Amino acid sequence: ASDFIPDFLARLQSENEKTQLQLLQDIAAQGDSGLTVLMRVLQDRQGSKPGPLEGKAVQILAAAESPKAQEFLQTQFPQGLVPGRSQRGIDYSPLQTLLVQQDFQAADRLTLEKLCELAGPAAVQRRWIYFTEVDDFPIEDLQTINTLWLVYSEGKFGFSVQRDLWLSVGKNWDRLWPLIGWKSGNNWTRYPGGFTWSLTAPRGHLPLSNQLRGVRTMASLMAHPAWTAQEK
Ligand code: UYC
Repeated sequence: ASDFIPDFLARLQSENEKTQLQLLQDIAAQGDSGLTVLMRVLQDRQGSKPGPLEGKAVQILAAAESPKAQEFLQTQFPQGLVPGRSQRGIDYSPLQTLLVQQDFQAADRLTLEKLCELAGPAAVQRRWIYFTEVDDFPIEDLQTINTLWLVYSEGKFGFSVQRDLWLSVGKNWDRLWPLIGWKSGNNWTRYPGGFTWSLTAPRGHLPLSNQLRGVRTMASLMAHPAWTAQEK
Protein backbone atom coordinates (compact mmCIF):
# COMPACT_ATOMS: atom_id res chain seq x y z
CA ALA A 1 0.00 0.00 0.00
CA SER A 2 2.89 2.37 0.65
CA ASP A 3 4.91 1.45 -2.47
CA PHE A 4 4.32 4.91 -3.81
CA ILE A 5 6.16 6.64 -0.98
CA PRO A 6 9.79 6.52 -2.20
CA ASP A 7 8.70 7.48 -5.69
CA PHE A 8 6.68 10.35 -4.31
CA LEU A 9 9.50 11.65 -2.13
CA ALA A 10 11.90 11.50 -5.08
CA ARG A 11 9.52 13.43 -7.34
CA LEU A 12 8.95 16.01 -4.63
CA GLN A 13 12.70 16.73 -4.62
CA SER A 14 12.90 17.46 -8.30
CA GLU A 15 9.71 19.14 -9.43
CA ASN A 16 9.00 22.86 -9.50
CA GLU A 17 6.87 24.40 -6.77
CA LYS A 18 3.60 24.28 -8.65
CA THR A 19 3.99 20.58 -9.39
CA GLN A 20 5.06 19.94 -5.79
CA LEU A 21 1.85 21.50 -4.50
CA GLN A 22 -0.17 19.33 -6.88
CA LEU A 23 1.79 16.26 -5.73
CA LEU A 24 0.84 17.05 -2.14
CA GLN A 25 -2.85 17.14 -3.05
CA ASP A 26 -2.50 13.82 -4.88
CA ILE A 27 -0.77 12.21 -1.95
CA ALA A 28 -3.39 13.50 0.48
CA ALA A 29 -6.01 11.72 -1.61
CA GLN A 30 -4.31 8.40 -0.69
CA GLY A 31 -5.92 8.37 2.75
CA ASP A 32 -4.03 7.55 5.95
CA SER A 33 -0.82 6.45 4.25
CA GLY A 34 -0.86 9.75 2.34
CA LEU A 35 -1.12 11.69 5.59
CA THR A 36 1.84 9.73 6.94
CA VAL A 37 3.90 10.87 3.96
CA LEU A 38 2.94 14.50 4.56
CA MET A 39 4.09 14.20 8.18
CA ARG A 40 7.35 12.67 6.94
CA VAL A 41 7.85 15.55 4.47
CA LEU A 42 7.32 18.11 7.25
CA GLN A 43 9.70 16.27 9.55
CA ASP A 44 12.40 16.12 6.87
CA ARG A 45 12.10 19.84 6.30
CA GLN A 46 12.12 20.92 9.93
CA GLY A 47 14.74 23.53 10.61
CA SER A 48 14.55 25.01 7.12
CA LYS A 49 12.53 28.12 6.45
CA PRO A 50 8.88 27.18 5.86
CA GLY A 51 7.42 27.97 2.44
CA PRO A 52 4.19 27.27 0.54
CA LEU A 53 4.99 23.55 0.31
CA GLU A 54 5.15 23.15 4.08
CA GLY A 55 2.13 25.44 4.44
CA LYS A 56 0.06 23.25 2.14
CA ALA A 57 1.11 20.10 4.01
CA VAL A 58 0.05 21.65 7.31
CA GLN A 59 -3.28 22.82 5.82
CA ILE A 60 -4.02 19.31 4.53
CA LEU A 61 -3.11 17.67 7.85
CA ALA A 62 -5.14 20.21 9.84
CA ALA A 63 -8.19 19.64 7.66
CA ALA A 64 -7.92 15.84 7.82
CA GLU A 65 -10.08 14.23 10.48
CA SER A 66 -7.16 12.24 11.76
CA PRO A 67 -6.21 12.17 15.47
CA LYS A 68 -2.70 11.13 14.43
CA ALA A 69 -2.31 14.16 12.21
CA GLN A 70 -3.70 16.48 14.90
CA GLU A 71 -1.30 15.08 17.46
CA PHE A 72 1.60 15.44 15.03
CA LEU A 73 0.84 19.12 14.46
CA GLN A 74 0.40 19.73 18.20
CA THR A 75 3.73 18.16 19.12
CA GLN A 76 5.85 19.26 16.13
CA PHE A 77 4.46 22.78 15.76
CA PRO A 78 2.92 23.84 19.08
CA GLN A 79 3.36 27.51 18.05
CA GLY A 80 2.47 26.88 14.42
CA LEU A 81 4.68 26.26 11.40
CA VAL A 82 5.64 29.94 10.99
CA PRO A 83 7.34 31.55 13.99
CA GLY A 84 5.19 34.51 15.03
CA ARG A 85 8.07 36.89 15.63
CA SER A 86 7.04 40.38 16.78
CA GLN A 87 9.06 43.33 17.95
CA ARG A 88 5.94 44.73 19.67
CA GLY A 89 4.78 41.62 21.51
CA ILE A 90 1.85 41.10 19.16
CA ASP A 91 0.30 37.63 19.04
CA TYR A 92 -0.01 36.43 15.45
CA SER A 93 -1.23 32.92 16.28
CA PRO A 94 -4.93 33.69 15.66
CA LEU A 95 -3.92 34.93 12.20
CA GLN A 96 -1.96 31.75 11.60
CA THR A 97 -4.96 29.65 12.65
CA LEU A 98 -7.30 31.41 10.22
CA LEU A 99 -4.81 31.07 7.37
CA VAL A 100 -4.25 27.36 8.08
CA GLN A 101 -8.04 27.00 7.76
CA GLN A 102 -7.92 29.02 4.52
CA ASP A 103 -10.47 31.42 6.00
CA PHE A 104 -9.02 34.21 3.90
CA GLN A 105 -11.82 36.68 4.58
CA ALA A 106 -11.47 36.50 8.37
CA ALA A 107 -7.68 36.49 8.00
CA ASP A 108 -7.90 39.67 5.94
CA ARG A 109 -9.97 41.41 8.61
CA LEU A 110 -7.59 40.27 11.32
CA THR A 111 -4.60 41.49 9.31
CA LEU A 112 -6.12 44.99 9.26
CA GLU A 113 -6.66 44.75 13.03
CA LYS A 114 -3.07 43.64 13.57
CA LEU A 115 -1.80 46.58 11.52
CA CYS A 116 -3.86 48.89 13.76
CA GLU A 117 -2.37 47.20 16.85
CA LEU A 118 1.08 47.76 15.39
CA ALA A 119 0.29 51.45 14.88
CA GLY A 120 -0.84 51.84 18.49
CA PRO A 121 -3.98 52.57 20.57
CA ALA A 122 -5.05 55.61 18.53
CA ALA A 123 -5.18 53.50 15.35
CA VAL A 124 -6.99 50.67 17.16
CA GLN A 125 -9.69 53.21 18.15
CA ARG A 126 -9.78 54.80 14.69
CA ARG A 127 -9.84 51.36 13.00
CA TRP A 128 -7.57 52.43 10.15
CA ILE A 129 -3.95 53.46 9.80
CA TYR A 130 -2.21 56.62 8.68
CA PHE A 131 0.58 56.23 6.16
CA THR A 132 2.97 57.91 8.59
CA GLU A 133 2.30 55.12 11.09
CA VAL A 134 3.27 52.51 8.48
CA ASP A 135 6.77 53.96 8.20
CA ASP A 136 7.31 53.13 11.88
CA PHE A 137 6.17 49.49 11.61
CA PRO A 138 8.94 47.09 12.64
CA ILE A 139 10.44 45.09 9.79
CA GLU A 140 10.08 41.89 11.78
CA ASP A 141 6.32 42.22 12.26
CA LEU A 142 5.61 42.99 8.61
CA GLN A 143 7.77 40.06 7.59
CA THR A 144 5.85 37.77 9.94
CA ILE A 145 2.46 38.87 8.58
CA ASN A 146 3.72 38.58 5.01
CA THR A 147 5.28 35.14 5.51
CA LEU A 148 2.04 33.87 7.02
CA TRP A 149 0.10 34.98 3.93
CA LEU A 150 2.70 33.60 1.51
CA VAL A 151 3.07 30.23 3.21
CA TYR A 152 -0.67 29.53 3.40
CA SER A 153 -1.62 30.80 -0.07
CA GLU A 154 0.68 28.82 -2.37
CA GLY A 155 2.75 32.00 -2.57
CA LYS A 156 -0.15 33.91 -4.11
CA PHE A 157 -1.08 36.42 -1.42
CA GLY A 158 0.93 38.88 0.67
CA PHE A 159 2.29 42.41 0.60
CA SER A 160 5.52 41.29 -1.07
CA VAL A 161 3.52 39.73 -3.94
CA GLN A 162 1.61 43.02 -4.32
CA ARG A 163 4.92 44.87 -4.26
CA ASP A 164 6.43 42.68 -7.00
CA LEU A 165 3.39 43.34 -9.18
CA TRP A 166 3.44 47.06 -8.35
CA LEU A 167 7.10 47.22 -9.43
CA SER A 168 6.29 45.21 -12.57
CA VAL A 169 3.82 47.90 -13.67
CA GLY A 170 6.27 50.74 -12.97
CA LYS A 171 4.54 51.71 -9.69
CA ASN A 172 1.46 52.67 -11.66
CA TRP A 173 -1.60 52.24 -9.40
CA ASP A 174 -4.08 52.40 -12.28
CA ARG A 175 -2.35 49.42 -13.83
CA LEU A 176 -2.04 47.58 -10.52
CA TRP A 177 -5.74 47.62 -9.52
CA PRO A 178 -7.09 45.53 -12.42
CA LEU A 179 -4.10 43.19 -12.18
CA ILE A 180 -4.94 42.26 -8.58
CA GLY A 181 -8.71 42.35 -9.11
CA TRP A 182 -9.42 45.52 -7.12
CA LYS A 183 -10.93 47.42 -10.05
CA SER A 184 -12.59 46.42 -13.27
CA GLY A 185 -12.92 49.13 -15.90
CA ASN A 186 -14.13 52.16 -13.97
CA ASN A 187 -15.58 50.13 -11.12
CA TRP A 188 -13.93 49.54 -7.79
CA THR A 189 -14.46 46.04 -6.50
CA ARG A 190 -17.06 46.24 -3.72
CA TYR A 191 -16.15 45.24 -0.19
CA PRO A 192 -16.69 42.53 0.90
CA GLY A 193 -18.88 40.70 -1.62
CA GLY A 194 -16.97 41.61 -4.78
CA PHE A 195 -13.68 40.15 -3.61
CA THR A 196 -12.57 36.54 -4.11
CA TRP A 197 -11.85 34.90 -0.78
CA SER A 198 -10.08 31.84 -2.15
CA LEU A 199 -7.01 30.74 -4.09
CA THR A 200 -8.90 31.21 -7.35
CA ALA A 201 -8.28 34.97 -6.89
CA PRO A 202 -5.62 36.70 -8.98
CA ARG A 203 -2.09 36.89 -7.52
CA GLY A 204 -1.76 39.75 -5.04
CA HIS A 205 -5.56 40.00 -4.47
CA LEU A 206 -5.10 39.78 -0.67
CA PRO A 207 -4.61 41.26 1.86
CA LEU A 208 -6.79 44.26 1.06
CA SER A 209 -5.94 47.91 1.63
CA ASN A 210 -9.00 50.14 1.53
CA GLN A 211 -8.39 52.96 -0.98
CA LEU A 212 -11.18 55.18 0.37
CA ARG A 213 -8.63 57.59 1.86
CA GLY A 214 -6.16 57.41 -1.00
CA VAL A 215 -3.11 55.38 -1.94
CA ARG A 216 -0.63 56.75 0.58
CA THR A 217 -1.01 53.96 3.14
CA MET A 218 -0.56 51.29 0.49
CA ALA A 219 2.36 53.26 -0.99
CA SER A 220 4.04 53.32 2.43
CA LEU A 221 3.48 49.59 2.78
CA MET A 222 4.98 48.87 -0.64
CA ALA A 223 7.98 51.13 0.10
CA HIS A 224 8.66 49.66 3.55
CA PRO A 225 12.21 48.37 4.16
CA ALA A 226 10.73 45.00 5.26
CA TRP A 227 10.65 43.82 1.63
CA THR A 228 14.30 44.52 0.91
CA ALA A 229 15.75 43.76 4.36
CA GLN A 230 17.42 40.47 5.14
CA GLU A 231 15.08 38.07 6.93
CA LYS A 232 16.19 36.97 10.34
N1 UYC B 1 -12.52 48.46 -0.90
O1 UYC B 1 -13.20 49.33 -2.92
N2 UYC B 1 -14.80 50.82 1.52
C1 UYC B 1 -13.56 48.61 3.17
C2 UYC B 1 -11.40 47.80 -0.47
C3 UYC B 1 -12.34 52.00 -1.94
C4 UYC B 1 -15.49 51.88 1.10
C5 UYC B 1 -12.87 47.69 4.00
C6 UYC B 1 -10.51 47.62 -1.58
C7 UYC B 1 -13.05 52.72 -3.04
C8 UYC B 1 -16.40 52.26 2.16
C9 UYC B 1 -11.90 47.12 3.21
C10 UYC B 1 -11.13 48.20 -2.66
C11 UYC B 1 -14.34 52.99 -2.40
C12 UYC B 1 -16.17 51.39 3.22
C13 UYC B 1 -12.01 47.67 1.93
C14 UYC B 1 -12.38 48.74 -2.21
C15 UYC B 1 -14.33 52.44 -1.08
C16 UYC B 1 -15.14 50.50 2.79
C17 UYC B 1 -13.18 47.39 5.45
C18 UYC B 1 -10.64 48.31 -4.06
C19 UYC B 1 -15.43 53.65 -2.99
C20 UYC B 1 -16.87 51.35 4.56
C21 UYC B 1 -12.11 47.92 6.36
C22 UYC B 1 -9.57 49.32 -4.16
C23 UYC B 1 -15.48 54.08 -4.39
C24 UYC B 1 -15.92 51.74 5.69
C25 UYC B 1 -12.12 49.42 6.37
C26 UYC B 1 -15.79 53.24 5.85
C27 UYC B 1 -14.63 49.46 3.57
C28 UYC B 1 -11.18 47.34 0.83
C29 UYC B 1 -15.40 52.51 -0.18
C30 UYC B 1 -10.87 46.08 3.61
C31 UYC B 1 -9.19 46.91 -1.56
C32 UYC B 1 -12.26 53.93 -3.43
C33 UYC B 1 -17.38 53.38 2.08
N3 UYC B 1 -13.03 48.56 1.91
N4 UYC B 1 -13.12 51.89 -0.86
O2 UYC B 1 -11.12 50.00 5.94
O3 UYC B 1 -14.66 53.67 6.23
O4 UYC B 1 -13.13 49.99 6.79
O5 UYC B 1 -16.75 53.96 5.68
O6 UYC B 1 -11.20 51.59 -2.02
